[in-house]
Amino acid sequence: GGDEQIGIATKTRARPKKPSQFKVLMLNDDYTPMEFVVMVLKRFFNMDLEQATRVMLHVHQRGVGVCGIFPYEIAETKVNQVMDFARQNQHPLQCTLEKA
Ligand code: NFA
Repeated sequence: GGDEQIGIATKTRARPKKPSQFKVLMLNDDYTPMEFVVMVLKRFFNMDLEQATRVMLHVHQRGVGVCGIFPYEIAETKVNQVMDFARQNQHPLQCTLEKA
């Protein structure tokens, strides 16, 4: 028959994409005590004292720093946990998300 088609393969198989990652950023302010920031980094980002102190000082000196990189839902949860904990303790500490 004359129905055969000469085909050029154009489709690629749909591949599961890896979930996009988000940085959790911490912002400096003039009022939140350094010890409180260190406590936050230990509690919510599982850092040891040395790591937490290094990240806190980086934020203090540079204005912003990365607490960690996570899938969206986890990053969002971390931001909310930090913001709630800071608010409960009446500190103005701010945390935000940025696509990695
Ligand atoms: N800049 C704050 C202070 O001098 C400490 C701080 C560090 C706050 C990192 C927020 C983030 N007490």
